[in-house]
Amino acid sequence: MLQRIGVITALVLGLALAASPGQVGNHVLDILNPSTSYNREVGYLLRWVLAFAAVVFVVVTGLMTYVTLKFRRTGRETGEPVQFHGNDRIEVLSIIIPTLIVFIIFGLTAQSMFKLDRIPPGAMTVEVKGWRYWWDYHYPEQGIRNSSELIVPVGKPLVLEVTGGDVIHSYRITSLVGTQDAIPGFTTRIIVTPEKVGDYYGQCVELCGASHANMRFRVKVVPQETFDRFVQEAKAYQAPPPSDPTLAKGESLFKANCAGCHALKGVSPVNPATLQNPDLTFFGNRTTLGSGMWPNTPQYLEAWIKDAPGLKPGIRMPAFPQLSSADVKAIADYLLSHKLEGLDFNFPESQRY
Ligand code: HEC
Ligand SMILES: [Cu+2]
Repeated sequence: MLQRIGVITALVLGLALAASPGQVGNHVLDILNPSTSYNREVGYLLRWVLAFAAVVFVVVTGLMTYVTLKFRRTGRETGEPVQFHGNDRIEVLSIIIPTLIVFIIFGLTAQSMFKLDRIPPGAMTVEVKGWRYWWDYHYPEQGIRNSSELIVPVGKPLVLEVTGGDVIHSYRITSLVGTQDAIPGFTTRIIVTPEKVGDYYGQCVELCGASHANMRFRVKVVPQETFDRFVQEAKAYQAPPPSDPTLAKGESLFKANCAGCHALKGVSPVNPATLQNPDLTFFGNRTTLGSGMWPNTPQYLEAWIKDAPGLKPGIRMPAFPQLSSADVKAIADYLLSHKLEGLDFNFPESQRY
């Protein structure tokens, strides 16, 4: 009997441990198969906690089962069994053992926290700002800005300085690193070194309003050469003059309807107003639209320009019912024509984490 219970317990625990990793779209989220030392450390702590939990579970349910079986009613009792009160040895042990377990877990956690809080030499800083319902990135050392998609080099230690622009958000990239709150007027820090090139799925994890669930993002971890090229081209970028009549129409419509909110280098400046909305300077390089919600294709982009709040409730961007389909198409073509040459941030499915 006891053996059978042991086998069942082991099976249940085994299943829990082997539970398949989460999946969003075609991104596989799996912290037990880590791609950074940060997640390796968290996975190591998780295993310790699970191991202690397993021991406690087996001992407690084992003893309960034993007592239930051993002292069950047999029908052969002749009166009350012998009564006794207290057992000093069991009581002392049942205080000392859990306290020891808590201290061991505390020690391991503190050790990991000190280890993860150290900034490795040569780290690069990126300022991350959460807004309803998208993320903005400023690279102070490189002097560039990009919105919705964070582009970083592989193998380089990063310090992400996370803050909030309006309300409290929380920045989480499951397969890369844990979570940090994005609090207005306050900076939290994420220190991480991405080790694997790929496209990482991120999500705001602090309820922040109607489109909280739609507040996603991507982190593109690219080879160092690609990153250097990205920085060089992004710094030098100036919107070229429109090369055909559709793009010229797109530009004048953009200036009339969108430039008050969106910066686009060479057309619409970065200022306190445009800093509160996504930068669209090289929007043609974006792989997603609406902060990680949809693929950035002409079809989705036109639907977005026509009725963004219909697609993503609660955003500050208005719908533009007054624009004709031709106008909308001209603006979409215009935005997609702004691109850094020779850079493609799309990754195959096998590299989406
Ligand atoms: C009142 C300010 C405002 C105006 C005007 C505005 N937008 Fe926006 N736009 C926003 C905000 C805020 C977002 C972020 C929405 C989100 O994803 O939560 C946004 C997002 C976008 C995005 C997606 C960016 C990304 O990184 O995914 C595009 C593209 C865009 N706007 C294009 C336009 C165009 C084209 C116009 C003019 C026809 C326009 N916007 C007018 C505020 C504005
Ligand atoms: Cu949020």
